[in-house]
Amino acid sequence: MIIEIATLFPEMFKGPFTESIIKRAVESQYVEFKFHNPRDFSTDKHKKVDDYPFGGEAGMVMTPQPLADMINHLTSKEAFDAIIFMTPDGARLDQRMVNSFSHFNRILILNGHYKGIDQRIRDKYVTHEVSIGDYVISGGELATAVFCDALVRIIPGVLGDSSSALTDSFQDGLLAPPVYTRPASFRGMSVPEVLRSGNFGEIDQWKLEKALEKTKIRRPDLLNPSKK
Ligand code: 6GU
Repeated sequence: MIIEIATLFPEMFKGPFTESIIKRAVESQYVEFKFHNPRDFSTDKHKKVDDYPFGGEAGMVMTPQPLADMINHLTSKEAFDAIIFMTPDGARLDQRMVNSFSHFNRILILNGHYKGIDQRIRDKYVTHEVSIGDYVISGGELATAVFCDALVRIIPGVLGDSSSALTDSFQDGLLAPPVYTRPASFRGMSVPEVLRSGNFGEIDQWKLEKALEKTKIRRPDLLNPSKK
């Protein structure tokens, strides 16, 4: 998968993309990231990329020219399966959406800053608008890092144990059951006997019961998807 990211702040991706799972996925060529800075496409003599909003609101808006020229430049060289704009007014990201995006080969993710990007860019070029939840953060970059992490970890082969992405919370529509490791007894607290029984039928049954119990209490909406 090739993920191209348009951002005024490429440095913001350094930490998240150069450690742990994503780092290994890049090294093993499961995923390739390419960065593009809209500022490099600005025809303004001061390389300006933002301006005051029409209609008088607080904050600045990213101007259409650098973004349009950047997108035209990129799409003239490669075909993208999706051009995604990260924005708090987008569709709220969930595991099902992550799974569906994971089938794409090449995507372009646009990051807005300030008050966002000129609506005409959204109308003309953007195919999907994604939010990572009902709260506001200061720009698209951290949301893009979250989205990319969620995408990369489910690429087959990326996680060492090939089944472990399937047992995550949400992957089967339930929250994950509790997990334990050694020692079997820690400061008077012991691991549930069934997990040490070696009876995998009973273990699976126990995990399902615990997952259902937790989901019922914390996220009953997941058990009634029609009401979401
Ligand atoms: Cl994608 N961007 C910003 N700025 N805030 C958000 C978001 C995105 N998703 C949730 N909050």
